[in-house]
Amino acid sequence: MDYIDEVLAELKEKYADQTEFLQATQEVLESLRGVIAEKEDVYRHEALLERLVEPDRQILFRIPWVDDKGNAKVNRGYRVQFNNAIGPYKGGLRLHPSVNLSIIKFLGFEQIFKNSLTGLPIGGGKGGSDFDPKGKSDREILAFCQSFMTELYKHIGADTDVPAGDIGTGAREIGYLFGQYKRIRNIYEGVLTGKGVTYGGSLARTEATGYGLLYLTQEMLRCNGYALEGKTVCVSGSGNVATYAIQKAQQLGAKVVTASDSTGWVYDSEGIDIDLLKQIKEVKRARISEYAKARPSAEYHEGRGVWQIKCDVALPCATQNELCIEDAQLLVKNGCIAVAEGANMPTTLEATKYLQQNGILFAPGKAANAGGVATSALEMSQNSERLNWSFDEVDNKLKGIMISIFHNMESAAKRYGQEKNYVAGANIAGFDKVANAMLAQGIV
Ligand code: NDP
Ligand code: 2IT
Repeated sequence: MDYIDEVLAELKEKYADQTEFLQATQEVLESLRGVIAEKEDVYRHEALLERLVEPDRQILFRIPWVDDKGNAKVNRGYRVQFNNAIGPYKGGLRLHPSVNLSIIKFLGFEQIFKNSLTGLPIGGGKGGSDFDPKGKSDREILAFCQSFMTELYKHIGADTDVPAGDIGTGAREIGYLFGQYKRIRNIYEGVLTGKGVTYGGSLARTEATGYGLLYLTQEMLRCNGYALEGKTVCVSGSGNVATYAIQKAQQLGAKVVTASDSTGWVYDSEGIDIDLLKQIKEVKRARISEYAKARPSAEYHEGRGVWQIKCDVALPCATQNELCIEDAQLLVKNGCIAVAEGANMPTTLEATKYLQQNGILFAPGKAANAGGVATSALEMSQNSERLNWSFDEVDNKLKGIMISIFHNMESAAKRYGQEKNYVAGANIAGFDKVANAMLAQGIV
C-alpha cells in the first residue's frame, strides 16, 4: 500500500465515527499523491503524515452557566490545537448545537492549510461548543461566554493560540470573551481577533471573509476569460460570510438573487436588498422569512433549495456538506460556470468531483474563504505594533493576499500536472510550507 493509503486506512480505523474529519483528511491527502511520491522515503521516515493528521493537543471541558430562569446548564467546550509549525495556533470558535470533536477536528485540519496559503505566520486550530446561541438573551450569552473563557484562558495567548469568530460567534461574543480574558489574566493583548475597533479590532475584519471570497472569485473568472460583472449569483447563508459576499458581489456588478438560513431560503428576482438583510440578521437577529415579508420581489421557501435557482456563480456560505450531488447536478444543468466556497467544506466530495468533471471552475474553501483568517493575522500585526491601519490599507492587503492565493494554487496544480484542479492546487501549496517547516523542526 502506498504511504497515503496507509495513513488514510489507519485514520478510518481509529476515528471511524469522525465522518467530517475523515472527509477532510481524505480530500487533502488524496490530492497530495504527486507531492508525497517525490520524497516518500523522507516523509515516511519522519512520520510526517501521521504527525500532520494528529492534533498537537485536544482540550475538552465542561462549561457550566445559569439561564434566565435560574437553572444551571452545562455545555461542552472544545479547543483543538492542531499544528503550530509555521505560527501560533489560529482559528475560530464555533457555537452550534451540532458541534462535536469530528467537526472541530475537520475545521482545525483545514485551517492548517488555509492559514499556510495566506502566506502569513499562523498555525492551525479550532474550537467551540455545542451551546446554541439562538433564542438566548444577552445576559445568557454573557454568562456562557464568561464561563467558556474561564477555562479557555489557560490554553490561549497572543503568541500561543488566538481564537476568533465562526458560526454563532460574532462581534458580541468576541467582546464578552475578550472582556473575561482581560479580567482573569490582567493582560491587554491580542488574544482574540474579530474584536471591536474601539478595543484592538481591525477595520475590514467584519467584511473580510465575504470580500475576500469575491476577490478570489473575480480573479479566477478573469483568468479563465470571464467577467464577474453582469453575472447572476446564488449565495447560501445569511450570516457574516454570506452578508459581505453579497455586498461585494453587488459592488463588483453582479446580481445576487438568493440567501438562506437554517429554516428556509429566499429568491429575490430584483437582487438581494443588502440593507434589509442586515437589518433582519444583524440588528433583529430574526429569521430569513422576514426578508420576504418586507420585500415584494422576494419569495420565501421552507427548507433548503437555493441551488435549484439558475445562476452563473454559486457561493455556498452557510455550513459543511450543504451542496450535495443533486445540487451539483442542478447547477451544471442550469449552466453554472463557477463555484467558490465561502463556508468550510460546504461541498461533499462526490459533488466536488462531479462539478470538476463537468468543467465548473471550483475554488475550495481553504483558499476562497482564507480572507477572514488572513485579516485576523493583520489584526494580530496591528495589535503587536499597537497601531491601527485604515480600512483601505487592510482591504488592499486583503485583495493582494486573495489574488496571490489564487495564483499560488493555480501554479501548484499546473506544476503537478493537474491544471485547473484548484482543490489539488490549494492542498499542495498549503502543504508545502507546513511540511518544510515540520521537517526543519525535527520530530516534535
Ligand atoms: P454565521 O453564524 O454568521 O452564519 C451562519 C449562516 O449559516 C447562518 O445563516 C445560519 O443559519 C447558516 N447555517 C449554519 N448552520 C447551518 C446548518 N446546519 N444548516 C443550514 N444553515 C446553517 O457564521 P459565518 O458566516 O461566520 O460562517 C459561515 C461559514 O463560513 C462556516 O462554514 C464557517 O466555518 C465559514 N467561515 C467563516 C469565517 C468567518 O470569518 N466568520 C471565515 C472562514 C470561513 P441560522 O442562523 O439559521 O443558523
Ligand atoms: O474558518 C475560519 O477561517 C474562521 N472562522 C476565521 C478564523 C480566524 O482566526 O479569523
